[in-house]
Amino acid sequence: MSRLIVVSNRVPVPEKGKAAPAGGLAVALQAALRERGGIWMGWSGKSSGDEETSHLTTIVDGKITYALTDLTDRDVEEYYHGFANRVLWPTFHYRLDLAEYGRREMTGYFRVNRFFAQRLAPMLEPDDVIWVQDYHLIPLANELRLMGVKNRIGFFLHIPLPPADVLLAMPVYDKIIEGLAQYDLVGFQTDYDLANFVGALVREGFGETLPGGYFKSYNRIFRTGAYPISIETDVFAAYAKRALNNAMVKKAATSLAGHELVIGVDRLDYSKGITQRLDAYERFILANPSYQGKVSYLQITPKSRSEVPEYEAMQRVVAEQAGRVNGELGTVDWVPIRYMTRSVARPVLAGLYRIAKVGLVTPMRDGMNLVAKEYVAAQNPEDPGVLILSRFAGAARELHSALLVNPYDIEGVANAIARALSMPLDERKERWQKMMDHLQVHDVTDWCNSFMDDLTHLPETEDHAALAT
Ligand code: GDG
Repeated sequence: MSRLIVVSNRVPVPEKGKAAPAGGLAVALQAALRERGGIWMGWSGKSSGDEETSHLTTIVDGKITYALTDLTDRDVEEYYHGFANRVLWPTFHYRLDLAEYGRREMTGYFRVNRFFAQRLAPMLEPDDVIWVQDYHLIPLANELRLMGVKNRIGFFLHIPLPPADVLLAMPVYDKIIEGLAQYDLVGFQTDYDLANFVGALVREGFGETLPGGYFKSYNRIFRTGAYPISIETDVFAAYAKRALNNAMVKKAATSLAGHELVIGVDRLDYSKGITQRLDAYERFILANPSYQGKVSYLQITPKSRSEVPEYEAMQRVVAEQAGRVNGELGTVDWVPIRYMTRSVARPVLAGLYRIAKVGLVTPMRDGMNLVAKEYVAAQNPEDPGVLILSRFAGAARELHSALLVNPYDIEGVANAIARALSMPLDERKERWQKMMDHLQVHDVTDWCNSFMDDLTHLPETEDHAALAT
């Protein structure tokens, strides 16, 4: 079996002596790497100052070698904070108003991708299969191809791909599309993202569609597909069941003193719709005074990208908003919103999901949203809670039995909270069972295997040529 080479911006190097289990994506990719043997390469998260480093730190763990490189301060600023997080992230989340395009950042992005390719190429063997993750590294295959690398290379986009009119507003959209065309397999989260990609490609004359999800573009044939990412469903369900004995979860349950719990868990990011959700919760309380003093909303929002000023500002906005609602609606013995910016351990999170009657997952736009899937997996089958899910999360393409909402419609979300809290047990069970059945089949191992099967079983390049005729 050929080796697997995974490349991603950050690498989840297992930390010895640390009990905290890694997220599902890391677990699934590590399992695939262990089976085949291979390398996981990416940025160490550290800066090498002004000097570019030629040094790769390698950590060997059984059949997996983790290979990490530092980046210069300028690289971090231009590639990571700049183009990846100030152009690609907002644009791909349909937020052209937030995209700050600059030539310096764009150049830095392509330069760092070349740098990654230069570090990776010498480690490659001819039949290695390479799997590149996410928007930070779109041009990586192109750089490798320019160095003569002929290996099979797959790419998976974890975030949405917007429609042509949004994508094309990004000045270097053609380079991004050309970059994607250098892969052998390009995977998206949903059929909608795939359709957007096809639309942009065909409408702008970048290529033509061939049968079976294939494309001809930039003199290459490549394949595309939708591969909805998922979680370790059974493992997560087991955590949640066990977590009821966890001291922190017990404390949380006791502190509710009979109140119903509504939970929201998101990295602090404008795409997650946190402020709109707080508005909806406030609207729900005002419209349903009988719930005053009877319900608590716990929002867990670990800080992310806090070096970026916009994210720091967002932190203030959310904290102020939660404070204002608590000030205006709270009473001496009731706090309507509990707001945490500290991260909680994964098993505790699973327990908190389980004791929550409602999971509120209302991003304005999200590639998938794993919190929605985790909330479902964590429920007690005898008394499951209700998932309220934004129709603009990729997960809504699978979790049809959630209460689907439009996060821009504050009243609609407020009404959904009221409906969820009063939903009869039979309906809750029926909705939950359908979602859980789906997640038990379509877990993260299934996601990883589907992509790897397609990537490794693509026809050889000569057959590609036959397809093109
Ligand atoms: C990107 C795409 C796509 C959150 N707080 C805590 C904590 N979390 C964990 C959750 C969940 C993960 O973080 C967040 O995953 P999401 O999928 O919701 O969102 P992104 O980080 O934006 O991820 C997204 C994903 O990639 C995978 O393809 O679904 O659409 O944007 O697992 O549980 N975990 C712990 N403590 C916390 O306080 N332990």
